[in-house]
Amino acid sequence: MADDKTVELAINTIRTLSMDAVQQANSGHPGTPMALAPLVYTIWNRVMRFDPKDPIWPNRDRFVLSNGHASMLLWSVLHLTRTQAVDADYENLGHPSVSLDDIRHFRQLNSKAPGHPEYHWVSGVETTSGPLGQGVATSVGMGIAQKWLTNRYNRPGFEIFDYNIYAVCGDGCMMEGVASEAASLAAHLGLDNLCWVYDNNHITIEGNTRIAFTEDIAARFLGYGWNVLRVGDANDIERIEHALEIFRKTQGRPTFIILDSHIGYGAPHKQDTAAAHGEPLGDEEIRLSKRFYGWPEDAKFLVPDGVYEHFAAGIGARGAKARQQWTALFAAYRAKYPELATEIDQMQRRELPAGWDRNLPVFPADAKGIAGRDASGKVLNVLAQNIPWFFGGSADLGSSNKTTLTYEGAGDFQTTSPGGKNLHFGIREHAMAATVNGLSLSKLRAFGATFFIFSDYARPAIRLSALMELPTIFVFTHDAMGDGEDGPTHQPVEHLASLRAIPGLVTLRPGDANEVVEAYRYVMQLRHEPAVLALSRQPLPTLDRSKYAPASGLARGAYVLADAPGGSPEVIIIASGSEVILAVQAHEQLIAEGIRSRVVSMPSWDIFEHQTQEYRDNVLPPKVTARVAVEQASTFGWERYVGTTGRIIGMKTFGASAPLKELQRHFGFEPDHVAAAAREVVGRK
Ligand SMILES: Cc1ncc(C[n+]2csc(CCOP(=O)(O)OP(=O)(O)O)c2C)c(N)n1
Ligand SMILES: [Mg+2]
Repeated sequence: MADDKTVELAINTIRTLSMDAVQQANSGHPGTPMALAPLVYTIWNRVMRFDPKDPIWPNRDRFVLSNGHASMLLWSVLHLTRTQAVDADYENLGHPSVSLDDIRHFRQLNSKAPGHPEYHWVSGVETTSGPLGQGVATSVGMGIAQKWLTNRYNRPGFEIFDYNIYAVCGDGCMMEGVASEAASLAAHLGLDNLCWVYDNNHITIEGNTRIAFTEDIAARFLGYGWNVLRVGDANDIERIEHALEIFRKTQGRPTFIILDSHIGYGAPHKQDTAAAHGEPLGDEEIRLSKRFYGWPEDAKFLVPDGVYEHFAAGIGARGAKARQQWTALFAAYRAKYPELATEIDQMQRRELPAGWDRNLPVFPADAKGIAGRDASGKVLNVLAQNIPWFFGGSADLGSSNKTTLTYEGAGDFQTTSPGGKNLHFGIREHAMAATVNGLSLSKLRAFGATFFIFSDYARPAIRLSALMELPTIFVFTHDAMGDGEDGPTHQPVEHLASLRAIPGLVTLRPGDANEVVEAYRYVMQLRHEPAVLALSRQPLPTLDRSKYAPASGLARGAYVLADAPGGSPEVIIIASGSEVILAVQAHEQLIAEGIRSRVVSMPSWDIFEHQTQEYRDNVLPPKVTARVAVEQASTFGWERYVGTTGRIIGMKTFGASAPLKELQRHFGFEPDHVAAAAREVVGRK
């Protein structure tokens, strides 16, 4: 083992790199890296099985920095361990993930040391963090994933998956509701592969936590059912190591380590103050801190001799050995269980298995039709059988969302049945979405479900899904006023507009059962984009596709469903979801009257916007300016497709509590009203 002096040197390198980077950037958070350098040193150099040469090795231990503002901890350690960069195709790029130059350019454009950890941007970052609470909540998904993988793929003598997940968090994470939801779920599921280390420094931005956060956090986590440990001195790496050892020996519950620390440790005027949290220390304070550490006072971005070597001898050697052993084991596994090995390969590359879309239903024309949620349930049950690693669940609404996997052997995921494919998130939408992110980061294909209205409760994690470019799936049913009598608290209005505004998120609102099938077909093939499906509660007529265009048009975001004779429309009606049928019925009236109307089914703005200009102009010819949009949602944004002269039949208020039929009449979602609007815009009243 290295002598104490080298250990201290390594820890102080993390501290001083962090201080120097924040000072250079003139922005950032120095205090927590200074305090937690010994913790991160211990986890990385003494405990974690992670090979810096292959940061995506499937059986690596995961490290999550949930207090993402302390990102310099991560940039320092990724740099000092010489963690390698990989690209989006999972190829090793042969250069370091974070260079010293990146650290010198901390928080600057294009630096691989951005303000907060960013998964899609820096190799070695396991999840994007910064919105407090998200990291720890996401780590619960990683814990579930590990349990599921272990159950499916391990065989006697073949421990293919046995990794652990370490998450570091602060007061902010512990105050956020999502962490509470996730902690409760983690304990319920007995995730003994999960260790959270809580930086108990009593400081947040506004000062001492006594102003807002005085609960007994140990009692809280004991109450959830966690194994709660305490380390009274954040500089005591032996105690930290010991606590982590206890974690690894603990079975049946996750571990919560309360670590008492001093923010800005070593800064003579700023230690233990909020001033150390989020601003540069200043040159003089840095000098004095360096003196305290026994560091050359004027050195900047110094990595002393022996520090890289020390990390290479620690995590480098341990990680390389573990990966080599695993690689040999996996080769033997492949020989013995070729099919399972292929599954692991495909999953790791976000590929789908052969035959993934076989037996997808085709729904015959039917005036009575079927609800979007019911069609979705049938599709999910087929996909989950075709794709072993595709699964998910609902936030206690499985029977309403129709997301329950009911086929023989699907099973429930519980502590005693970690192979189950039905996750029960409980009424914890936010943690559900973060958990789905954690599953996806672990390369499983996962979905989460609730009522569309409660997407609000999950939105911060959905946004991170998009930012991380994860192929997650959110199944949201009761997409408009279909739950009539429940009233405005349960009727989404602004949700479509709000989700459409998230960059990179594919939002889809299919118009009939066959569009639901096509929506899944499209979404399943995504590798780097999350998707939201907004599905109806009530039956929607299944369109006769021999009369109207095939549902496969969905893959282009919008398509001409029904057209004017000769394909030369004078008015275009654009609709999504449950309003597509209104558009079709209005169209039939108009055609009978000799008005040349076209119906465009537009399940996804986002997909449509990615089509060529030529295609878009074909669907919505610029010269046809008489347009009507109809959607049971906020009118916000529809001007982009109907222009300033078009009509938008949508919602400008909240809904109301009444039977659906009455609501449709009251708010104008009826074919006659749509036809009247069309006549109006073509000037043929
Ligand atoms: C959801 C969310 N709300 C607010 C912030 C802004 N913010 C960043 S750090 C911080 C204080 C965090 O305190 P703590 O977790 O104790 O971190 P420490 O200062 O101890 O490192 C706040 C409010 C945020 N990043 N995320
Ligand atoms: Mg704090």
